[in-house]
Amino acid sequence: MMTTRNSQKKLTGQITTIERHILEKQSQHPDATGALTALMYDIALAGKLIAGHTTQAGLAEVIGTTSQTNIHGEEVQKLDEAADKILFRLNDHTGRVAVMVSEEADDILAIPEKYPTGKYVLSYDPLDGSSNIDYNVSVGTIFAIHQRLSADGERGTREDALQPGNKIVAAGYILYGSSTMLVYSVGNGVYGFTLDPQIGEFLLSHPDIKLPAKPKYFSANLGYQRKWSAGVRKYTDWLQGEDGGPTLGLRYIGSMVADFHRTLLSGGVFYYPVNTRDAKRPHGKLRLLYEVNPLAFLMKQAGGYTSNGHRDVLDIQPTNLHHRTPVFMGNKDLVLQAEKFIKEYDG
Ligand code: P6P
Repeated sequence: MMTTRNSQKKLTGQITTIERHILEKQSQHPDATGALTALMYDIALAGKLIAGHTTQAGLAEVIGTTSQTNIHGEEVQKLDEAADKILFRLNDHTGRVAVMVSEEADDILAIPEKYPTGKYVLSYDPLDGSSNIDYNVSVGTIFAIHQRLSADGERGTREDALQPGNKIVAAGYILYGSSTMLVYSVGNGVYGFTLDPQIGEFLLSHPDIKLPAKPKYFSANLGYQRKWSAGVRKYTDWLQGEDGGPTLGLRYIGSMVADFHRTLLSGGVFYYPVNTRDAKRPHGKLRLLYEVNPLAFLMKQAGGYTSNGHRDVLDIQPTNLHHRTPVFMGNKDLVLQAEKFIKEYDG
């Protein structure tokens, strides 16, 4: 039962939609043309559309839709393919994007010849962690936006896509969990919005997110611990109180957006190091362009730091669209400690 005071307190809180928030942020950039604002709107719309799919996913069996066609005779897409199509089709004709990169596509996604290109590069993982959908675990869309390097009006190039994270102009994620949240930054703070499904609006729920100074959890898949390097194993022991370490609790969901979101709000460190016995993935599992860099940009904006175990991931020059990297992200002192153990024990 909400008391009068609380309800009054709640009613006096500002109600800000993401559209209004983006416009207000744009007004702080006199040279802004509105293209980035419109691109952010499009991504928010994609989030609403994808959220509709993810909440119905579990019903696919219950309502008997076949795996091949739905009641309209349309092919029922796998969820991540559906999310991928939504993001591409919302942005391929707007004249705001020069080229796109998707986790679902081997090569760059060119803007169809019949449409104009724009000044931004959009890289995204349409539905990260989608294998968890079957277990009703939170999944997410991750995106990063760069400015193009190639000439305006031309088709976008692979060089446009292969830019380091320190050139990102905007990034964020949409978390499809117990509620749908969009968290983004355009370089002046991190802002979180929660989708009100009644009105279909993202409302500001987490103004100016900052990483808590006191870390709460460490987050890693300890099932692989025996396959980590000596330095990473020592680091993991330290996080649990060995050699004067902080004694943090362990939380691991196995969906990067969910693990990142909890780390951002609770403080701590998320890491996915190299599995030294996995010859197929000598540089780890997570991808730089559309998983690690967007989240590292947000982490930095929130006061944290992201390393590959040796240096700031945002300074890494990607060598290919699906460049993989080990990652340690969270409170800066915790991540620097990882670099220290790796340097001392792994050389
Ligand atoms: P593991 C999901 O498949 C994903 O790409 C990330 O979202 C997540 O952090 C990681 O893989 C989990 O990998 O090996 O722990 O299952």
